[in-house]
Amino acid sequence: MQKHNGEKYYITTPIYYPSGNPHIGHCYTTTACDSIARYKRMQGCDVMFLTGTDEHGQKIEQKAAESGVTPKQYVDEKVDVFKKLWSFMNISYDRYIRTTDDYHIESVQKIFKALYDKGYIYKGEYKGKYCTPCESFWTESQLDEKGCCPECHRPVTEAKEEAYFFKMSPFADRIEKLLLETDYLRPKYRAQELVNNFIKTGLEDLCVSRTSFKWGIPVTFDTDHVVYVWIDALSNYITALGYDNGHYDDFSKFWPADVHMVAKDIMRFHAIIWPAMLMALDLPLPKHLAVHGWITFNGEKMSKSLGNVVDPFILGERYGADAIRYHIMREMALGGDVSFSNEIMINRINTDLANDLGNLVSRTVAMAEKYFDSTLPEEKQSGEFDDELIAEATALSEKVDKLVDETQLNLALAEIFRVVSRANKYIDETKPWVLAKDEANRSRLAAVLYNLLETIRIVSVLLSAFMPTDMPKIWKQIGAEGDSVLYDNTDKFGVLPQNVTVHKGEIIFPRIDVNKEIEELNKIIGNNKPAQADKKESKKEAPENVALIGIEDFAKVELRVAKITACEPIKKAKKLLKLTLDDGDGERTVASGIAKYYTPDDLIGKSVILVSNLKPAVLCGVESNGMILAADDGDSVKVIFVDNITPGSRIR
Ligand code: ME8
Repeated sequence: MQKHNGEKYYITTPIYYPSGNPHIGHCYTTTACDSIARYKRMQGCDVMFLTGTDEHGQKIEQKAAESGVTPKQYVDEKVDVFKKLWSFMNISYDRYIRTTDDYHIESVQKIFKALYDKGYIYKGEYKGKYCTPCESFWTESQLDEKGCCPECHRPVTEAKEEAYFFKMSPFADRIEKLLLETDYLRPKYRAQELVNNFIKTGLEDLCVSRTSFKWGIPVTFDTDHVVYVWIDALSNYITALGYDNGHYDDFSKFWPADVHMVAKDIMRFHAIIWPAMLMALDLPLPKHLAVHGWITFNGEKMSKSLGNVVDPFILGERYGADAIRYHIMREMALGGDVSFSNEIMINRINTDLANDLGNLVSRTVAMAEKYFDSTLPEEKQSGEFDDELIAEATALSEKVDKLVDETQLNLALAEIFRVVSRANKYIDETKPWVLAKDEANRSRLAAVLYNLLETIRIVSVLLSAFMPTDMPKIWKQIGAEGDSVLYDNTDKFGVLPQNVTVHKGEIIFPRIDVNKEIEELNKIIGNNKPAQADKKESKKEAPENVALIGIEDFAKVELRVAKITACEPIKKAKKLLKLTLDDGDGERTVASGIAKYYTPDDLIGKSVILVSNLKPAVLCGVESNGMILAADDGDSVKVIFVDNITPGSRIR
């Protein structure tokens, strides 16, 4: 009996603007949703996974004109590229919506009319600022300090025209409650900032129609107007299910959505405008809005104009789509930004996939082949270390279930790889090559290899939602098939036949030569800058008044790399932030006096240096277990971030 027999599960990505080619940033949201959708299907849920393209608006109209084609021709061509990428990345969407689809247009027109008939949409005059790239209207007070768009910081234009408006104020209280009192928004710490910026200042009516361009959905009762692109776009989540159209009949089955996943740039639309629209339509609200940060490149939000190295087609061809999927999901925390670099990606592939997982599989299979001619004997003898490995492997699925439900995919992958490391440690502990020297140890050796194969089975089945192409290759090698690769058997040990036969095969994750590869990638983008700046050594004497210490004093301080997985302000202490750190062995909390210099967003997902053997102290009610290193830099305090080092690594 499956855990989630037929339970409905509806997950969506944003619908992307096909105004350029898709990049790694788009891949992140889509891959994350795909992995959740696959995981839920594996658990036995009846899943609807929706993605698509947002094809109307002035920006598309302009791009098409620049290319000398009609807007429809322009988007058709780009949509093809998006669909090719999703197929290349193994994205298993159930439905793809295009906002130029007739059924969507029909529903949006009906939704607009219904809101008008209910008195929530009225006609007025729009005067203000408009940001064309973001398709957003802004009031004077919302502009940034340079008078530009507060989101993309590009210049805005004056706009004045007759327009329809959507009354937002009737929903202000309910939206505030939704954000502050429910777990709709993830991560929750963003709720207060939204309430302060948009609700406490008075929820302004939203301009929802335009007359200055034509590429949009016409308002049926006033055809000079086209529907504002965000009203058009947000509606996709229900029109794709058949809301107010006869094309599909899935609305009552799948609505409300379980998760909308988006990046922080479009949080406001999904956290305020979308709930207001649904409230006005008397429809139930989605259960969760999961907001992730940006993938940045050289400190900037990755965008369409970047060079080829971040072209997911090129990266996928070189390392395999699964390796790219793994890397971006492992790096990205809910909330925080993450910086992308080819070097970090290649190192991640080498450490986690080639070394940890790949070696575990190839060593185990090679030993089964060498010592037992590929087929294990029935007789097994259990021994030291077995119980611990078995307990960790069988407890894994429950932990991963919870983290997937919370859309914390980086943490789910970290849990899975903790068990991979445990299995590698088990090899070191049990030393099969020593057991193999003595015939009397045959049944013990068989048990050790069997336990390893079982652990690999559990890990690879759970990972198959994230890396759907490569895991079946592992199953083949470890002789797992049929029921043994079902999710339902991931909390059980002893599922593979006792006389299982392994099949030695190709190396699934070949090691990449980092320096050679970076050189190649630099050639591809015509960028021959050296991959790493020369390291300069500096010899400095100890400043005056600072006592010199011996190496034995320094050795008392245990410094470790730790990754910040969560961060929130501490109510009682303005200067402190409460950090949750992954220190390689587990989670710990540290209070740090850096609130004046950093927001949680700046920190989540980053790795820092932790003094890990500091005695615990209680600071403003928070138990702090350690301290993170930071530098006094003039008037500011700067945390020392480290890149590309696994949490738990000792610093010496
Ligand atoms: O905003 N890092 O479409 P869009 C992480 N059509 N994620 C990124 C990213 C980056 N550097 N760049 C893009 C729109 N994304 C609207 C949405 S929904 C009703 C309408 C991802 O093509 C991320 O999910 O600009 C972000 O929310 C989305 O692409 C925006 O894509």
